[in-house]
Amino acid sequence: MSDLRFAIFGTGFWSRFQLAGWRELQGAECVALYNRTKSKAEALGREFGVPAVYDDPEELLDKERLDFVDIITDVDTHARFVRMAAERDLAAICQKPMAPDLETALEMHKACEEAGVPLYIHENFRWQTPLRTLKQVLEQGRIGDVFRARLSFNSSFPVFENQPFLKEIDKFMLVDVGSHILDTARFLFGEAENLYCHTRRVNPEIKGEDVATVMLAMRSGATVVCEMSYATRSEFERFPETYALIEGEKGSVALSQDYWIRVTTEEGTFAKRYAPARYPWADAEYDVLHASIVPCNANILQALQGEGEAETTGSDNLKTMELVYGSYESAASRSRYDVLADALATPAGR
Ligand code: 89V
Repeated sequence: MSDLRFAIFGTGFWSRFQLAGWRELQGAECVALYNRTKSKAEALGREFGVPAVYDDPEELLDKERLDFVDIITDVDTHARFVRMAAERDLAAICQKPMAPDLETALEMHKACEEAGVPLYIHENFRWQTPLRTLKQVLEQGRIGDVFRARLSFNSSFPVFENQPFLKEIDKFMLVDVGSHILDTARFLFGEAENLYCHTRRVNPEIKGEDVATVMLAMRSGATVVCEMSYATRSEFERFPETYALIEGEKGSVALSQDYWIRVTTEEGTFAKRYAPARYPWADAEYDVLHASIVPCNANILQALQGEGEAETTGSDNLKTMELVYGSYESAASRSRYDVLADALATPAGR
């Protein structure tokens, strides 16, 4: 099979890592770049040897022969570019967060369904080595049925230095980090029935919330608390690691600093470190995040090559988006949000 040809839309902070992540895989070639400010696309094109560079997305789509587009632009432009791809029968991969609200996410999904093209979301947290290991521990039944879990992503990391636009968005923590952590909750524990959420802004220099706590009642009967913050200075903070404590009827499993997983049952505690792969192109400060780009892309690429379905489809991500925006509703109304999830999914699973 010849390589699938794709274009990247958006050449900001994340695109170089996404592009380097693609280079780790066989079977896909980036042939063109689009960016509103052409000089940025030219710089990335020079560095990665991608000669075709555009500041007009329609012109790129007119001139290039493509199999899919990889959209790495601001969330507000996702729908426009996904629609553009769908109109030309092209599959689209879109960075998380899928959309700035649930209605837009549904529209994006519908546009791709109607055009008969696949939509994938680059949701990479669930591809982190330690989080995949937690899933295996749960599937092996080592701790029995889960009754409670806590997922924590708390630090004082200056995330705004590399991504200054995050300061300006009205909805910050739940959209930017919640889309990852709530997706991880779904990945590990299945779908939620309802949720309660509290949010708070601690940093006076940003517009949105920088602290969010979501309590999910899962269909399985488990209670899952998701804690997220960029306002937490603590002895154990190690951005960008996610910590977990999962309690089951036969024991518990904890994921703590430096990727250590400890499984405790009546036989004792078994501890092992599950560090992510290290890539020379990854930014050391973002390590586990950048490493997870590779398996996430690999899973989507397999689907694009016709070998099975990807995990992070548009229709799957609608359920994560519902948890994100349902959390805002809960926080604003100070009441429970009942999850609809099933009504959003389509049988095709796209
Ligand atoms: O991976 C991301 O989505 C980033 C971060 C978690 C660093 O906020 O925006």
